[in-house]
Amino acid sequence: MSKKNTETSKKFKRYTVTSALPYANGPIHIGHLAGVYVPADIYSRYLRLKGEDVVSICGSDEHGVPITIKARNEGVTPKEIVDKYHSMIEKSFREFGISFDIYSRTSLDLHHQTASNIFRTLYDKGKLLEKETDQYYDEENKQFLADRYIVGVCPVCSYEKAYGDQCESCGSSLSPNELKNPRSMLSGNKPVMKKTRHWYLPLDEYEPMLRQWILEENKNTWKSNVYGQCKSWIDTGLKPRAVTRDLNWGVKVPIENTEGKVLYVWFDAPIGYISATRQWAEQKNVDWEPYWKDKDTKLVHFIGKDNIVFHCIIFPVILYAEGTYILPDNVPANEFLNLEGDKISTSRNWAVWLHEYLEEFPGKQDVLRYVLCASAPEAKDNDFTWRDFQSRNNNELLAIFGNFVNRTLVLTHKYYNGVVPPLANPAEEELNIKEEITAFADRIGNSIDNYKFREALSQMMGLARLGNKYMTDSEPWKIKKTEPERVKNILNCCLQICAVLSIISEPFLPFTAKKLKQMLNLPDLNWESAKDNNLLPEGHNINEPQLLFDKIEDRQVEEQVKKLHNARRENEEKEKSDLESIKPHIKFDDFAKLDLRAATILKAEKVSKTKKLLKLLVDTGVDKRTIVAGIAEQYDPEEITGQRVVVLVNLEPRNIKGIPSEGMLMMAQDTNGKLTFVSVDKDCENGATIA
Ligand code: B3M
Ligand code: ZN
Repeated sequence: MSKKNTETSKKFKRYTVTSALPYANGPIHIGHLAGVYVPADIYSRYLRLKGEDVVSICGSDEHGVPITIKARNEGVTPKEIVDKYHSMIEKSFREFGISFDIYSRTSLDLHHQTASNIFRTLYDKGKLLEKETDQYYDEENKQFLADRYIVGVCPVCSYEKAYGDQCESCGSSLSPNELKNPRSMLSGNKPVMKKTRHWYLPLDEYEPMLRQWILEENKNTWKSNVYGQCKSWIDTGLKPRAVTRDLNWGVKVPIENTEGKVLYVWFDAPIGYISATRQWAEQKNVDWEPYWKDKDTKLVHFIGKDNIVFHCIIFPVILYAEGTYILPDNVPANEFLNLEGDKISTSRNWAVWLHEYLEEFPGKQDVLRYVLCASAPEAKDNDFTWRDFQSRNNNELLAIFGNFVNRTLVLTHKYYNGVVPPLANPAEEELNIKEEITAFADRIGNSIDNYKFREALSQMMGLARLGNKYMTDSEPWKIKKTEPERVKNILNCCLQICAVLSIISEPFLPFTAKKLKQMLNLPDLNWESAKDNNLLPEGHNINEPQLLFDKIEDRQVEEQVKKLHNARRENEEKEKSDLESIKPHIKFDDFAKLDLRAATILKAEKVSKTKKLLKLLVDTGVDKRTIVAGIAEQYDPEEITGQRVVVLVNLEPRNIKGIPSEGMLMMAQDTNGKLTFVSVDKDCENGATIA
């Protein structure tokens, strides 16, 4: 085991395990499951089997601009959006066997109260900076542009559609003023600046604490992808970060005269873990505080890599500044899962949705859990393919795990009427088998303790492989008549392997483990029991076997791949349908009348008392002329001087707002209303004719 990622051996009294709160603006897909929820569930189930005091927390993240944008796009209220998706998400998690102790939601009063209290404590302790600054504002919609209301070019990786608070491509946390070429998501217009008052968390003041806590104390226990992102964040220089927004949907700022302002969603959402714990504790009639304030509690956040900065820097600073909370012991963030070689994309409908999978593959929750764990993007982005899904089911779960269990139970019924035969005078091979099976629990446990779930899964399957090979090599059906006593020993050993599998498979394959325990007529057993190589004593009655897995046919996966491509094509068509339809045919002579020339904008200025118009002085090569263009909401005059353009020079002059406009500037307008110059290469001379 490399020194890296070696969990400290400290014994904790309890565990608080949190899973990123999914935005209640859409269904869960396999990227969410592989990145966050399957590993978190494996970890929580394992801890419960160990008899630990563990609470697994999740819930819907119901504030923030993703919600209000979705509501606006669908012409409904944010409340209607979150109500719809909260129940859809909760149901799909439950049916998939993700065993949260509570799945809460941040629209609850309890959460508003919890988040407000923490904010107010920071405010009263003087931990927040209050500043009046210029913020981007959309004049057409009379709205400040926070977070996803504004998009632009990421200053770090140049991703074209970075949000005002975060770049989904490189994970950088941003502020709107850092975006290049910012655009309003509401109108497509270039926003203006307007003064507004906000409160800031002075992250820079906590640099020494973060360096000590993350870069020193957690150097060997945090995953390198997490450690690396935090280190570059801290080394780049931390800045005060706004923790309030000019929005109406969210937790109201608990300070007088702040109407129309709410807490930044990434201030309130992680506090959702705390309010969900409070809700759970009230239901269980236990004290919630030890789970968040006791140094003997191990706090672990399961998230995707785009949430690292919020869980490793911003939320810990909030808790540290508040002063009574513990900080996370680990944040084992996963990278991203791709799908059939392409990024999973909600907007392009390039995803496998959990609720659809549950409908189309009934009873196969464990197959998807298995495949998503086996191909989890633990250290780097990874790819899910339906072919891989099929082959892991058919060649691993069915052919090894299922086949071994089925042969063991069928033969036990056939030879011994379902009664466990005695182990008498075992040969060396049986003794070795009995010895080996006791080692799996610790091996798997160590991998899980170090958040190496793919490794742990492979080790669990190692026991099934061991059993399957032992059964195949010893061929008890061939020696039933000649070596009846040996057959009893072989089947006794195979049954013990099945019994251990029923325990060590439970974190990964809970539905299978339950079925296997029922077939073996075993009660619920703890993790320690998996070290016992005689869980099924002689004379124990087992129940009738049932198939644990069945074959997935080519046609089933081909249908899924076709469905994916159809969904993407439909989405592209839908986007195209928003495009202007093609105008009726014209005659060539009509086209020949147009005189289009390469040109350059020499000067630009706003047309007074208008929002949309710029007055341009354009060099057409033939002459210098004035053209009035309706591009002022998306382009500043100073930024387009020198721009190469294409001009229709023989359009009849028109008088626009008292200005003679001689010609038409060619612009492209996309489905979002974004305007782009039709241009020519810089070395194409002004006046060049365009046909
Ligand atoms: N709602 C999920 C995301 O960024 C975000 C996580 C909150 S965890 C407190 O996609
Ligand atoms: Zn970026």
